[in-house]
Parts: sequence; structure tokens; C-alpha cells
Amino acid sequence: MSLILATSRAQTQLMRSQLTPRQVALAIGVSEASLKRWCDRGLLPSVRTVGGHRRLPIHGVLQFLRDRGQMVTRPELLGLPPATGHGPIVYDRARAEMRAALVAGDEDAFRRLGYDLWLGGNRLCEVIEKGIAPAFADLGLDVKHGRVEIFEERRAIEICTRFLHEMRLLLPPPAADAPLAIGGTADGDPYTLPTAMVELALREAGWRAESYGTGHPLRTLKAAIETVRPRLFWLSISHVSQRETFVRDFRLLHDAALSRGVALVLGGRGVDHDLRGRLTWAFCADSLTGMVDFAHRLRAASLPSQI
Ligand code: B12
Repeated sequence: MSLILATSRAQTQLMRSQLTPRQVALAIGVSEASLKRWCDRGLLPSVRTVGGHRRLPIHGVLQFLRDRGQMVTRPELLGLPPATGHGPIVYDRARAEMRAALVAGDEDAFRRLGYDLWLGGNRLCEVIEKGIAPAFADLGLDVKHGRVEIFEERRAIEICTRFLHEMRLLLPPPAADAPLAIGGTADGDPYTLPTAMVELALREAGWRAESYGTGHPLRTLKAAIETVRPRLFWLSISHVSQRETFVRDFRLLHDAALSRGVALVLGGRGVDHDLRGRLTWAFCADSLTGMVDFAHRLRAASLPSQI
């Protein structure tokens, strides 16, 4: 699905934005003079137009709001959903409210909850792990017990997918020399959100991360490792359709990664005790935050990847 189609007008506007000092001042309820002072002191990144006018890149503005815990009085001026940034939010409440917003198909409410957690200073991997993933776990039980319709579940996936795309575009672009990470899911594993979330978590940690999507025969992922030569390769495992074939073909992936110094990282709901015993990896993460910590260590060490 194209990104433009996948996003509402407000979201698209937000992603493109280079904001004027006046817009930002109004949005956060301060004077334009104060705002310009913050720019002059380097607290808020800004650039100049050809005509010499100041413009503020949206990701710098959002980072500033996160760092200072600044309230947002008119979030819509920044392209954020109404009522964003009105105060801190706790995870337990976010989980329940996110589930409710997802079930109701209330995209703005879901986005607002995501932004509130993120602007409240939480990393995206935490927002996902403590807010979004538990909301989906609850929703999965609702579907199982017939409390939620299948269309509502599928709609929830679309809403979340758009939010992840939006966040991806809001993060500062990774540096050209940042280490590369790629990954996806294997044949028979249709789960799109987890691999997109891994990508986002690594991008927030400064990696050039790219999810290659779902449903790859392991042989083609081996070819990707050999051709693209990332520093880190992740396999998100939510469901294994043919266990013996999977374990056999996984060895090809592992050997390709090992011989090229690529750190092979596994994670996901489908990595059970049996698989842990039968697969070999550089790192098997129980959580996104654990993987981000590993990625930091890997980057800092710049050592051969099988650590
Ligand atoms: C949406 C959904 C689907 C959608 C997925 C669509 C899509 N585009 O992705 C579809 C319709 C395909 C689907 C199908 C089925 N589903 Co389903 N599904 C879900 C649901 C509600 C959400 C999944 C999701 O995206 N969660 C959000 C992600 C972010 O959470 P997560 O997977 O836990 O990932 C986290 C971690 O595991 C980790 N992680 C994941 N990958 C990686 C990788 C790395 C490297 C790292 C570090 C971390 C990491 O990070 C994530 C964030 O914390 C879950 C409920 C649940 N508990 O999640 C059921 C659920 C997984 N489904 C279930 C079932 C039963 C099915 C079906 C069998 C239903 C059916 N009768 O057809 C089929 C099976 C399809 C298949 N081949 O596997 C059961 C599984 C039960 C079990 N024990 O196996 C669940 C748990 C629902 C339930 N409670 O009964 N499903």
C-alpha cells in the first residue's frame, strides 16, 4: 500500500513539515520571541529558507518537546491528533485505552495515546512493548472469545501499520554511515507488525534499519544476507508452519551470517523452548528493548558479530 494512500491528510502534512516559528509557538503556547531565543541557543534545531526565514524541522520540534516534557496546547498545528501532549500517561491505562481505540477503529485516539507515551519521554521500543503489543494481546483474546469481530481485528492492524509508518517518518533520518540492519519473517509467517516494529526500534537507536516484510523462503533471506551484507539481520518469528523444514533451512541462514560477520538476531512469540534448543544465533531477544541494548553493544564494540 502506498504511504500517501495509507495516511490521512493531517498525517501527511505532519511528515513533510518544516514548521514556522509562529506555528510552533502557537502549538506549544509560548511567545514567538521565546521560541526564536531557543533556536538561537541551539535548543531547537532550525534552518533558514533562501529568503532568510527560520524553519523548524518537525522531528527536531518533537525531540525538543520530549526532552523538556513540554505541554502541547494546540497539537493540531503540528499535525498531531487533538488532545495530544496534555500530560503524562501510564502504561496500564494506555494498554486498555489503546485496545479500546483499536477495537472502535478510532485512529486519532490510538495515535494520541502513542504520541502521549512517546512525547512523555518513553522510547518507541517501550511504547510498543508496554502499550501496543499488550493491547494486541488483549485484542487477540477478544477475537478468540468472540467479543471482537475479525474485521475489527484487521482494521486494527491497518491503524497500527499507519502509525508505525508515521513514526518512521518522524524519526531523524539515520546517518549515511550508520550500521545497516535488515530483517523480516519466514515463509508461512504472515505477521506484519512485529518486523515493522523491530525496524522502528532500530531506527530510533540510530541504525539504518529496513524491514523486508513477511513470508520469505529462508533461502532468499540467505541471499539477502550475502548480497546486502548488513551488520545485523533479524528474523521475527511469530509462527513456524513447517518446523523441520524451518530448522533445516535456518542453518543456511546461520552459516551465511556467520561467514560474513553478520549478527543474526532472533525474536518473537514463536521462539519457543524447542526452537531455542535447535537454532543457533548471535542473539535471541525476549524483547525489543533487549535487542536495542544488544544493537548498542554491537555498534560500540565493532567486533566480529558472533558475540
Ligand atoms: C493480528 C493477528 C493475526 C493476523 C496477523 C495479520 C498481520 N498483518 O500481521 C492474522 C489474521 C494473519 C492472524 C492469523 C492467525 N492467528 Co493470530 N493473532 C493476531 C494478534 C491479535 C496480534 C498479532 C500482533 O501483531 N501482535 C502485535 C505484536 C507486536 O506483538 P508480538 O507478536 O507479541 O511481538 C512482540 C514480541 O514478540 C517481539 N518480537 C516479535 N518479533 C521479534 C523479532 C525480534 C528480532 C525481536 C527482538 C523481538 C520480536 O516484539 C514485539 C513487540 O513487543 C495475536 C494476539 C497477540 N497475542 O499478539 C493473535 C494470535 C497470535 N493469533 C492466533 C491464532 C490462533 C491465529 C490463527 C491460527 C487463527 C486462525 N484460526 O486462522 C491464524 C494463524 C496464522 C498463521 N499462519 O500463523 C493466536 C496464537 C495462539 C498460539 N498459541 O499460537 C493469538 C495469540 C491470538 C490468541 N490469543 O488466541 N493473526
